[in-house]
Amino acid sequence: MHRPVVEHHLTPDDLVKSLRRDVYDGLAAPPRSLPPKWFYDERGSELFEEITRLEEYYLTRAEKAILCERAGEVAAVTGAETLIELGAGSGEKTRLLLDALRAAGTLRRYVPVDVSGDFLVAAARRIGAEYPGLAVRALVADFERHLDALPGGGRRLVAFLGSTAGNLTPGGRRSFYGGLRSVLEPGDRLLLGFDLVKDPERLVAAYDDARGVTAEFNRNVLRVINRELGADFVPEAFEHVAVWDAGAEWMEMRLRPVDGQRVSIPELDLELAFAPGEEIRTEISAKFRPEGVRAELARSGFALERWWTDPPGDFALCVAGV
Ligand code: AVJ
Repeated sequence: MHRPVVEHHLTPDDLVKSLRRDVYDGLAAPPRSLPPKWFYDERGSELFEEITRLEEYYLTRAEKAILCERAGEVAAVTGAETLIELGAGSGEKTRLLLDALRAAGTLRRYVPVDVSGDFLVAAARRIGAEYPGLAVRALVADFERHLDALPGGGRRLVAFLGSTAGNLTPGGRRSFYGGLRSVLEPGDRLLLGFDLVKDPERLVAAYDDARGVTAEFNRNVLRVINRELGADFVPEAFEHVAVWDAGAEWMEMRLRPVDGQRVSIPELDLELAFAPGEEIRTEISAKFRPEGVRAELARSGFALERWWTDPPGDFALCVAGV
């Protein structure tokens, strides 16, 4: 049995503390908002997996198709010894990358990074068992806070897939890329996935699917707050809203109380009164253009080296160097 090394930078207690802070800052006064990272408890992660299989949600399939075709080129361009994966996913994309790096003969170490410890350790174990000789070091950490904890040495490839960068505001991306730049060295590379600007109708459908899986995913954040902070949200009393913001070029998910709602959050000493229709913003999911990506990366000291899209041009995968 290959035991992954697990390094903890976040205890369950740290997580509840930062949830409390985020909920207080986001809900105490309007305009109300919650950061999307709190969707992903066990049920939320399952719902997200279900989203990735929906007809309307093309993102995951498109990215996988590009990776299938280009993994060999990624390995050749990067010559990576260490694959660091920020926000470790369900593993199919990971395997495509690991297989390509192993075939190229450079692979030595895999470092998955995620805030969800249980999920991460289970995934790291499976990978360790499937790739004998691969050193696996899992980091329970928040990629917005603990970039200094990334292990150094060897040529590193940092993968940030799934268009997760789209959940950050432009300012958030700037500090995230800046933070990465300050811990990476010449020869290290980024592998990034970006959902691209397209027909708003398709975007809205992708975030408001016919079966209502995304709506359940969205409401799940209220269940997390009920469980962790003793709140009494009635999730069914909130409607799922998905809108395209044409100016900012991002999708927004919101929760809209159908009638007026009173909610108490005892752990925060908060009593909230929602007017009918007073929405909580729960996620932004920015859509990108090649010029914009290039400019944002350049400002943080990264040079775009490869840019690939799927045949319809829905999604892009790119390699950037220091
Ligand atoms: C995992 C952040 C890429 O923004 O598309 C899916 C999450 N939200 N459906 C995205 C999500 C609604 C997803 N990311």
